[in-house]
Amino acid sequence: MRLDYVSIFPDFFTPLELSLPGKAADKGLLAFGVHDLRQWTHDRHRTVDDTPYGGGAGMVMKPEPWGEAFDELLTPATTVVFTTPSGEPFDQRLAEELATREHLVFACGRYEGIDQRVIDHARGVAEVREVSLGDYVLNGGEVAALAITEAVVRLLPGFMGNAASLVEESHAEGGLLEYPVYTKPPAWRGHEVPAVLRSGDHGKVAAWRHEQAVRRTAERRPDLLAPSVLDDGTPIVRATPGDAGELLTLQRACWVQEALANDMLDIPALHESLDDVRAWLGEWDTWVVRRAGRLVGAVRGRLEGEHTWDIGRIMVAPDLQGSGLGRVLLEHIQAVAPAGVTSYVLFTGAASARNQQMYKRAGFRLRRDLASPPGAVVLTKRR
Ligand code: 6GU
Repeated sequence: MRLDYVSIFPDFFTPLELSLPGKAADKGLLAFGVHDLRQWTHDRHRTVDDTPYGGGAGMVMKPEPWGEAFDELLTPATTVVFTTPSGEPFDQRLAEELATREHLVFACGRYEGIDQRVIDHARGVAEVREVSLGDYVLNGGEVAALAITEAVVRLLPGFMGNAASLVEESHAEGGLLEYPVYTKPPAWRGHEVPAVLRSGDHGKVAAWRHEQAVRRTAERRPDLLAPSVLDDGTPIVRATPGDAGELLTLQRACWVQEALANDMLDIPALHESLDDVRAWLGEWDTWVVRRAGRLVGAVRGRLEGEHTWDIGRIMVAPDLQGSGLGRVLLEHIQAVAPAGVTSYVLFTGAASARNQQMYKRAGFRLRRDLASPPGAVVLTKRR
């Protein structure tokens, strides 16, 4: 990858040589160039700005120096990143996208912005992204360009030693913030490491970490837990304890059908009490869909060991069966499985033909080689 920076403050970019990008350059993984925009001016004062047409406060960066800079630096293989508070928000997904590019040119604006024609012109020559770090204003785009660089460069193959540490981080997968981490000593200044982390029980550790990640995300970044939505905009939301009664009703309705289809009454979901439902709501990541206030669909998932996401209790109100709601719930519960999950598992009635058909269409395979309760079959899918 090649990185070029165009700025009126090229000194901002000296940290590139000290830090991680500098090491990557030493390894030959990337090359960078820093350019003073004023080298493309021709007047005695090396002017890069002028007053805005239409009036108003501040100065606007004039187009001519940028035009000459782009003539020299841009090719059809270039992605130009304009750093601006009015750009698209920068996030891990965009970092991953930019990490696939061959050549990035960071165009760092100052003052009130760059003449719009510079951006329009660049779009005719190369790919253009206008990118913002967040909802606040920096004096210029230089610090933003450095932050974007660090997020992108560490994704380049061969850059970080440990590929697994990349996958498990905040924002990398699962859409949850990172769980809290601890190292030795076990007690420090009166603060103890949570006992579960020292229990040696990998399943319990994984479940605890997932719960902590969900709790943190709910507190600090509820927007990340923003519900998925159905085609018509109906949200899929986390179940709350107050949903237990309706869940019990819906569950009974659905599992009576299952009992009839499988000619079998001995199915746990058919016999649970309200307290049973309340209890499992505390243990499973459960999601529900409401239509006009009525609870019409639900699904739950939880970790089994470290790498398997156990999916169950997919229920759709009888009058909405066949509408595609079950398929959407199944997709949703896979999408919210934590990072580290490598396979999904679910059970259904051996004679529940419609369920099995839906699961197979979603990529699940019948596993006659695995144990299942009497009258049921087990299906799995690799993530
Ligand atoms: Cl990319 N540039 C500037 N100037 N201010 C910002 C920003 C970028 N992102 C947030 N604020």
